[in-house]
Amino acid sequence: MKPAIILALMSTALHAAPIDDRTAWYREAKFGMFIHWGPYSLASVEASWPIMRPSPKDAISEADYRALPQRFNPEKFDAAALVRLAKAAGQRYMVFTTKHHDGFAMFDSAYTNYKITNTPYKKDIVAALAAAAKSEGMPLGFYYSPPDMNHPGYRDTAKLSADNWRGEPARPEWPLYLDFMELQLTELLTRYGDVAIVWFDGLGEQQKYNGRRFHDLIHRLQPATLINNRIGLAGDYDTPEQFTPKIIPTRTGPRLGGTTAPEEGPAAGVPKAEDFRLWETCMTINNTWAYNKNDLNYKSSTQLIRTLIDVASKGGNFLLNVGPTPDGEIQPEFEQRLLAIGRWLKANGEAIYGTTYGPLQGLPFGRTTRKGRTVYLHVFDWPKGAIELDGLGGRVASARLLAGGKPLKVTQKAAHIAIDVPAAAPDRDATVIAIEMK
Ligand code: FHN
Repeated sequence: MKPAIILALMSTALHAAPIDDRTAWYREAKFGMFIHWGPYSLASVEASWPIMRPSPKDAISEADYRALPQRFNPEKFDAAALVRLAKAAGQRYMVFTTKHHDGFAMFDSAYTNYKITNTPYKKDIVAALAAAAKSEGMPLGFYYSPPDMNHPGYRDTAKLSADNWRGEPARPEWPLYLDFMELQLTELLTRYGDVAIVWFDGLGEQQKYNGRRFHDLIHRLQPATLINNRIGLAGDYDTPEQFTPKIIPTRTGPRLGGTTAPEEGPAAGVPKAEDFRLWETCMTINNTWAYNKNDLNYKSSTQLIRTLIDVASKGGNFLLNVGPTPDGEIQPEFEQRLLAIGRWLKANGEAIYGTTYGPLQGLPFGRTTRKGRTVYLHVFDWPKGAIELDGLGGRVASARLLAGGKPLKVTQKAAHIAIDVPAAAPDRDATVIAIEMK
């Protein structure tokens, strides 16, 4: 192995803190807010894709899309209010689109003119959000897109993005684009305080970005920063998108990084802790990452609460997205759902935060999560009569309704337990029973 490579590996080893230290806060936080925002919100179209893959659904010409920043002026944006909304929702970290595939910088980058400070708004939105997050003690991560439709080193910008949106790494200009990425990532990791996560979104053929170069850069600048798995390297965690894996992800199982759900066999068992692979699923509340006044396909708050539980029951984090309006506000349909999730978490957060996957998988009526010797049973479909469980493994010491603490009678015969419960479900979204194991 050439010395340079050895040094590179050593530099990573020297710079990155041990993974368990770095991921401790993240494994505790469990629930985060994703934010997709840019001038595209003016047009109620998806971020970037209308110029990459034009479609009747998001009909806008590339010229009109690229002219949107000229009238982007979100005067009602209140970074502190957005952080407070995330906290009220029970979200314990945030990930913000500093640059999506279109290449527009929502921060005052010295290396592009296609940026927020060249709009009527003029102010650095990343700076405002970083300051608000810091003052509220909210870990803030930066989504950063390696694909960049605006940069002539990424693609021949004399053509339309639809012609070469995957990038042109064979062109002699390509190394200039990677240098540009290094410069922008350095800005993001040296100007805005602690960066909890760099959330790359490399799309296909990610090897072309030389991910190791950017992992090393990030760990030299901020050793504690987590990196996801979307720049061609495994990083700290997997990123299934818009779905929850059927089985608990493991280090040796299929890598998850996008909307493609792996071919999975029957629900596998519960992996050993050392085999578990950290993961996070990101989802929209309707069907669009960006603000879209025409997308009325909102998931209900019950669906979102149960998704959070389902994700946590398999050991995952849930990154739930909002797309702020052109004025910088969060639409009421999103705010209502976020606050409903927050109310449920206020009563039941102990069964989510800091938990790992539960010992019982594949229950037809609910899910389990675990923290130490406590198993949390999240009941979706309330039974007539007692709740019956098999295979919990071990002796039950006691059980109680988590919200309110009402003790419940438990009968155990070998591996079978029956829990006497009230006739009606105390919480229609999900009722949590805390089962203390001996
Ligand atoms: O193309 C992007 C998409 O716009 C959005 O940012 C999602 C969020 O993870 N990532 C890509 C699609 O996988």
